[in-house]
Amino acid sequence: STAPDWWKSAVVYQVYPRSFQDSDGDGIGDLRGILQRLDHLERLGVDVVWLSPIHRSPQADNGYDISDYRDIDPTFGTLADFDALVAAMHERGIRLVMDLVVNHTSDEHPWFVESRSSRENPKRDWYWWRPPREGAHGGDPGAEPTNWESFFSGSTWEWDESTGEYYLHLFDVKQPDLNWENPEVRHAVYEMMRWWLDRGVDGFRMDVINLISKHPHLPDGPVRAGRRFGDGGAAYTNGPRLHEFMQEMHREVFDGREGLITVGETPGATIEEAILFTDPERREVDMVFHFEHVGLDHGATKFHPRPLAPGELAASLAKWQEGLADRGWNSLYLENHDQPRSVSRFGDAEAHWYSSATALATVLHLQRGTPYVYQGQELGMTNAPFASLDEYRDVESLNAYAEAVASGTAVADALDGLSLMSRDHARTPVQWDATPNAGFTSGIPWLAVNPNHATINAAAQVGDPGSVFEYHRQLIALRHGRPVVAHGSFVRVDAGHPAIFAFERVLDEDRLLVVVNLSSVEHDPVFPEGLAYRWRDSLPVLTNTLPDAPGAFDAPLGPWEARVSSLA
Ligand code: ISL
Repeated sequence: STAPDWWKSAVVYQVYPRSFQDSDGDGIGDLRGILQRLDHLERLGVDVVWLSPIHRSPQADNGYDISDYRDIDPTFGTLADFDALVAAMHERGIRLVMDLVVNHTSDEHPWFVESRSSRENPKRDWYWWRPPREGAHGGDPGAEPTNWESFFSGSTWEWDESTGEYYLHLFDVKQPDLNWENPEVRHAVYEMMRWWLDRGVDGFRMDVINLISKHPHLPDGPVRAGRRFGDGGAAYTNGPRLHEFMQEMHREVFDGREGLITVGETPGATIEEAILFTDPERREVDMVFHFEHVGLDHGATKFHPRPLAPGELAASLAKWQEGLADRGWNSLYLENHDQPRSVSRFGDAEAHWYSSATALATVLHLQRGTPYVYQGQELGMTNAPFASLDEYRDVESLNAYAEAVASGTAVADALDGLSLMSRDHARTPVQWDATPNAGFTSGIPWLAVNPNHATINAAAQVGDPGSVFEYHRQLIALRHGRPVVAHGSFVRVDAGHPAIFAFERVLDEDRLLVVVNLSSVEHDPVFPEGLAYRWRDSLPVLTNTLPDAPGAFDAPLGPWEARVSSLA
């Protein structure tokens, strides 16, 4: 479709190239591997593929630390491989979205190499350099310019002995933050973006884009009891010039180009912020990823999660549906490369694996917004059963573990945190088949394959009508075939119990009723009078009740049962 808002009826599939498909036996996925698996994506029916970063990178954060924005990392292939992949995808009608990581670069990027070379270097001001705190000695604990804690533990400041200043890194020490106050930085980024668009890419997913504008005074943040560092979030999240920068980017990069899709990653964004980003009249981005629902289970830290109460997830999702009903547009996601697997986190992977994976899929695909399926989610992949530290690879996990243990947490408790929340759960190789390395590689996978690939894998699911894959495929086809899914309004319906997420999608005369039991307990929905009557007579569109167990339409909902019907 060429309508300007074509992405409203599109489904995006996220590929994490490192873990998708290896073609050369080095144990790491690559571009030629993706090329080999396009049949899978076409069969699923997705419209867009978003690739996590494939640019040249030292891989300190698996590519979110870029040292050359205009080249492909040799681990993943070459620019020629990239061009071949874009062409092959376009031939199949699939668009390609690149990751845009411009809050920071790698410390090995030539811009930073120059910037750190001397205080007088013309690129000094391309990053955030600051002297030690007044009266303190650079490098001493507490001498950092602010008290901020890095997303990956420790201070956000690294002391540079040779030039006698600190540089800012909100993430890893190898990810120095670019200074967006400097117009040269911004224009270098815009030029790079135009270069990719000219090469044929169809849009960008913008990494932590709401962190690019910092309060220039860099104020300290509040410190929670017993913690060494403070939370600097207020100083760098949704900062004072953020929307000015986004509108400038739109003018400089997107104006006059058609058929693109842009999505900002915005941790900490509120509904009000999301509207500022996505109201089409403001000309910023098409949609953003907010984090409310993936933060619900965080406790004192993300590694101290708590179980959700029945209805909590649905309440959060519904709030965003209503919040962006009139202006703006939602991205819909339950998984990505930073989050645990949704069937393990929000579902019941032990007792109700199929039902909970498909119930969650129903909720994902049938809300108003653009759904994002993360690789393996369409197969119901689960968290990894890692039991020891040496099985993990992610810098966030390793740092969080080291810090927890250093501050007195028992080893077993620190490991428990990782076993629930590590980003590595999303990063185990895609389970293509039941062979020893799941069809991912002929070598040694960089992160262990989940042993449950013996039963959970694409070869077993594609073409099997009772599979998680085929269920996702049906949901995607429904969005494509029935305008109410993309364009209808969202109306929450009270079903009498918080564990049941029920909503109507309405477009002109077409009404879909979606009723999903998000719990492992049977529930009998109790609808308002008029609706109860119509529900009994509604026409089934889709259910995740296994084919050999059809129930009467108004029977109680089994654990994780989903019923989608037409209210004629
Ligand atoms: O997963 C997180 C740590 O708990 C998030 O805070 C995550 O770091 C945040 O969502 C930003 O993520 C993005 O930028 C990071 C990168 O590590 C993530 O993979 C990326 O999605 C830095 O580039």
